[in-house]
Amino acid sequence: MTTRREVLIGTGAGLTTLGALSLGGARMAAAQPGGNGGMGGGAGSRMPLVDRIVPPGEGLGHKPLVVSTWRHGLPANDAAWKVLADGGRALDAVEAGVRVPEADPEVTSVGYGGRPDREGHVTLDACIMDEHGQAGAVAFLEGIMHPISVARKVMELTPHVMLVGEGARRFAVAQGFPEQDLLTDKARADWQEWLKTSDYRPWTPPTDPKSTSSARPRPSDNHDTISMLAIDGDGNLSGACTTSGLAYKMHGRVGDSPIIGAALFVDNEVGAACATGVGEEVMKTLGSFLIVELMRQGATPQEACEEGIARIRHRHRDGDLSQVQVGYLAIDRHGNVGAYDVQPWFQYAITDAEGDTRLVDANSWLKRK
Ligand code: SD4
Repeated sequence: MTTRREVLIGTGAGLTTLGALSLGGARMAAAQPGGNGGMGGGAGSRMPLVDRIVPPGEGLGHKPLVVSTWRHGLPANDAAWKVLADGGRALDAVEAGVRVPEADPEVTSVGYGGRPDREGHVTLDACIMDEHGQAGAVAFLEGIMHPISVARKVMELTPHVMLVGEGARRFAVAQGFPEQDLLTDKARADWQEWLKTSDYRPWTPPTDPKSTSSARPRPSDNHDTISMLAIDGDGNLSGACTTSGLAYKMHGRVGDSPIIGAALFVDNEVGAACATGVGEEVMKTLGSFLIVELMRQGATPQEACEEGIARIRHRHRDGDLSQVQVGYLAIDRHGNVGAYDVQPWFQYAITDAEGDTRLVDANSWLKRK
């Protein structure tokens, strides 16, 4: 049987091109003289990728699936799964799922209880995308516990994709979202402690690197976005991403999390990808869009995630990656999953077709010492 990968790649020449692609932009350019290489077909013939798209839903096993980033994905997946198990839509599932950490004051990187910026403001970024390629986002939103639901309203009720700051807040209030102070006493105390040194580090390694997978603490206290991807019983895909962003960021800073194509991209005909980590790295390589496009061209979710990380490494010329924390998570439309990180601490939660939820250690470029 001819696989989709073979159909997409077509010839040995095409496979060579995929190999070149996986080694980054420079090799890709070399493999595409005149900038017209494309995938497959050899020199000079560009594959019309869009013509090869499989119609939505065709050939799917219709098995629901939820994946999400980090340990706080476990209860989030459970909430999402309830929607899917009732025959619900993936969009409703991802919204319900990520609302769990948004409301949890113990999760210090998402929603209520999230760490503030360096001026003491909790500013939230979120985006959501459905099976039709519709998208909504909010950025730099203050005082609203559930930015993901505001993002969905932006998608469904406005002619826009993104609202930011005061405009986003006013829109949320007009839609009936309650306003509240999201800075908890604990987050305020931690911020005041941080102010004593004002030492800004986008990422800090785990406090106890030797602890075991099941017992170890969260990998980082200053960020851990939740990004979630789901397939519902109709074979449709959706995704959501929500965060309070990097702890002690500059006031006004917005990361990748509300940027469609950076922290999240969903293409119902191909798959979906999402990100967690230092947003500046993800934005400069438009990671989630890249990963979905690589899957369109025949890469597996795992290969595509590894290429997404390779692009980031390439930007750093594989130099000092100690402050570079980015993890990608991807699914294809058949429910295959991939994940990869620069650092060795990334975990994701998966709920499979049987409804079993577990935490998985992702592979990484750097290894644990
Ligand atoms: C940001 N990407 O604001 C977010 C933070 C994050 O895991 O994902 N942390 O850059």
